[in-house]
Amino acid sequence: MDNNSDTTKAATRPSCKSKCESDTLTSNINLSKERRADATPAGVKQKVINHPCYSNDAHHKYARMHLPVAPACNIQCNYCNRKYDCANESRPGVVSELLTPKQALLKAQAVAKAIPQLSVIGIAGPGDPLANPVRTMETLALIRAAMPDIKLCISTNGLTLVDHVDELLKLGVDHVTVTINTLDEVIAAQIYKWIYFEGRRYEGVEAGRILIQRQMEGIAALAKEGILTKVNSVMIPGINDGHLPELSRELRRNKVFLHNIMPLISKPEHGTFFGLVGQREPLTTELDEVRELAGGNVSQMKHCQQCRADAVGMLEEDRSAEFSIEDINPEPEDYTQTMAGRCRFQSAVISKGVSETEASLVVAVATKNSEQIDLHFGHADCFKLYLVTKNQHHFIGERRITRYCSGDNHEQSIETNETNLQTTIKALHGVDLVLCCRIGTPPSEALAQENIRVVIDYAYHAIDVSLADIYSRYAPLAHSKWQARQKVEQQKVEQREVI
Ligand code: CLF
Ligand code: SF4
Repeated sequence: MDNNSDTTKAATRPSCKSKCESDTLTSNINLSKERRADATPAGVKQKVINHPCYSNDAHHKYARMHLPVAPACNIQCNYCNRKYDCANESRPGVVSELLTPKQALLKAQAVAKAIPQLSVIGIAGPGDPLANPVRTMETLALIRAAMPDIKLCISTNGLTLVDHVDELLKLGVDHVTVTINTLDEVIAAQIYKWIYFEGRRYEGVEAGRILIQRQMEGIAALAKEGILTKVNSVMIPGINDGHLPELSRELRRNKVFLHNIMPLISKPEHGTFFGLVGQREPLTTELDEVRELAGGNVSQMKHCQQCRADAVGMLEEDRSAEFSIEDINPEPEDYTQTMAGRCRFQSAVISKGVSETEASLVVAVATKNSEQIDLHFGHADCFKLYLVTKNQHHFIGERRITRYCSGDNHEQSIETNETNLQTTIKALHGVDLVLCCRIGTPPSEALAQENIRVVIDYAYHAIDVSLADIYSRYAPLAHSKWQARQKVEQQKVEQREVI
């Protein structure tokens, strides 16, 4: 009996919070709010800066990948033939190779290794991701745990979105696209043949009413949580074209970040209802005109490629054929090396090559509001990464983790603490300095073992000001790291020459 109770005591230990109890600032942190996605202007800018769909500039520099894990759909759009991919984001008539969540992770890691520009992984079909919640959430969770530097994105028709917002937030999904073609149930009845909701099939105006209501509840919930929302609308001449500017006004009221008005594709050979009844596609001039009118309300995306549910690469290219699942090594590789290599590549892109020719530091910042160094190491579930050189600094990306310290008054097991710490240290691979408000002894020692320095001197200071100052203090470290990297590169060249 005694032994048992000793074991119970030994298996738990105070959370990081109680070890840091001398720091009164800790108690002011509202952890439930902290978990919300950052919606400050700096936070929003950082969310779009390397997302090829959300930023016109980013699509020349960064790549996306779709994981086709979601076969089923819960509605029937008249521009979709269910033999093919979801036409809400894909061109109709395209068939993608369906993957299991585990296959999806293997493929994602192979693509991340081969395409250093990869910044975002999305689920966009072949059906609706949220009509397949188990497969979709399992895939997102696997990617989130194994690939901390990747942004997660989904595209949905919105019917069950509101039921999944909490889970998406927990998984760190920062970007959600909802296809909303109309807010008018009579128009909706001409676009959707049926919906399947809570065990019943609905048609006509009733189906439209339920779908629109659920879509609007979904985007309101996303806005509340600070998840960046893009709305796709398929422009269907004579049906919803005149209504789209009014829709965009409503989207603005609901804090939608971007509106992507896509032209209907209705080739008879695709076998869609609209294709078979001869519904015409919009002319380019008509599309431009509607985008112009809608653009007064919400920024318009004009570079969409209506890509496949298994699209891979830069938006203008599709390299999906290079990554068939049969050709992918079934043994998972060491992702930390892939991540560090991608970090260097993306640093070079963002600094226009300066990081390749000068000494630099990769700095991970524990921040809640993206403007100040305002988190304890153990309370961060995301570190923002910056490249710092002698004269400049740039935001280069993020590393998402499960926070080391639970931050509440519940005891957390030693195993959970240590697992979280190990995965955090692994996620910070390639980082030179960590800036945070405070840190306990175990994580500090674990970081030191990985040759990562921790700096708490800038606690609660502005990130920009701190980064402008820090290079002069750590220039010798930057030089020694740079020389070490040069040496490794030189050795690689020599090895290649020998071969
Ligand atoms: Fe994919 Fe969509 Fe995310 Fe982009 S695509 S889920 S937001 S990562 Fe982009 Fe492709 Fe257009 Fe989509 S170009 S179809 S808008
Ligand atoms: Fe097709 Fe997508 Fe519409 Fe479902 S939501 S019917 S998969 S276009």
